[in-house]
Amino acid sequence: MKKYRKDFPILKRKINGKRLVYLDSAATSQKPIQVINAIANFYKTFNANIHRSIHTLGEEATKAYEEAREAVASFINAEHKEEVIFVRNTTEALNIAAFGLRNIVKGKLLLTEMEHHSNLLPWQQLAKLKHLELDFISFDKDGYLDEPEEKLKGASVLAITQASNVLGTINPIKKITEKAKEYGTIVVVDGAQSVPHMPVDVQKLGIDMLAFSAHKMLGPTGIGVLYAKKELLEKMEPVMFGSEMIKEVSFTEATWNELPYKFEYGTPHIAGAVGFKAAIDYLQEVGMRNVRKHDERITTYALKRLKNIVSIIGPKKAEDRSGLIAFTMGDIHPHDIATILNEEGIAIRSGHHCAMPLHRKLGIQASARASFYLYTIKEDVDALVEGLKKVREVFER
Ligand code: C6P
Repeated sequence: MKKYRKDFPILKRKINGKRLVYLDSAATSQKPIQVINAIANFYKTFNANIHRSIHTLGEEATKAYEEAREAVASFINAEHKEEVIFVRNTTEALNIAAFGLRNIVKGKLLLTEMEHHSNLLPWQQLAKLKHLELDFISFDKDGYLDEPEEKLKGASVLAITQASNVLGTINPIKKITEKAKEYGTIVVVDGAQSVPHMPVDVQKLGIDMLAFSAHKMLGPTGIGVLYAKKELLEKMEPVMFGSEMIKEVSFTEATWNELPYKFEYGTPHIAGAVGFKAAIDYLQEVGMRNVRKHDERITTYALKRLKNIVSIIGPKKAEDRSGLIAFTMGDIHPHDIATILNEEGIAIRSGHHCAMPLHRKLGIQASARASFYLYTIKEDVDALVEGLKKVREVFER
């Protein structure tokens, strides 16, 4: 969506004398001037700690922080704003989800084979601590998840990504939560790659818990969200202790604050919350349906242009994928691909993308990945294609 590019100052940069072609939005998105200004304005005009001080600045900062919570709640259609817990990022949210459930989980924890390490390691650790079974839903050669029905039996939790950061696959969350309900399984969704890219309505999708990061959706780094249904949060235990997350404290005992503060500890990223709200305002102005439509359009174009040059990982159809394409080029190392592309001003990601078991299942060590967002244009994809032709030339010499 060309018209939004003017809002992103970084896109005017030159890298190695070439126009910056930023194709690494799945790692972190770029930030519009509206977000940058909102953060600067916080520090310039109402910087103070929150929920503590009676003075004007403290009250203004607290109000802005709580307005950000309301904006997030409405963005994902949470029923109550106390269901939105501010954390640092998706990784922290998933750790709090797992260990917050430590007195509720039993039997089996069910995951998928396409999880990012952030939605694998917390559950691995919890399984060890509580002596639980870990089981995995597999995926087929095209990157589609197998039917979960059989595996759901006996699973107290299903932790699943809505969109894979390597395969690009968008999983059918609504269908899965409906099945999970029949077995009484709590569904924890990793929304790191979905919430920034498509409308996500937690009530419509029947999601029990959802984790995502502001930095992948035009917002700043250092702030993210754990959403969970109120009745679940009430049963869960806090994971981090201290500061304002308490109601009553003695030398030997403590009781917990009301929601959401029971799960928020220490001085939070207040400027981050302010920037996050500006990002949500921006995305709502664009419209999440339009963001998704643009992703699909640019992915369709990229799939068509890339299919004869590289081996594409994941589903063939853009409608089943989020806006990213991971690929390999014979035995050319992905780091070499990324290095040569960087010389052309093109930023992609290479490596295991924090999904080592997934890569191993695909029979590879690493992949290269181009990822898109609302500011990506067809010319960026064209530049990538030309850059990849240069990669080929270098290795055929
Ligand atoms: N994936 C990528 O380049 P954090 O870093 O905590 O904000 O997000 C973690 C995370 C969790 N789940 C999924 C599906 C993700 O894609 C990520 C982040 C980045 O793919 C950095 S590894």
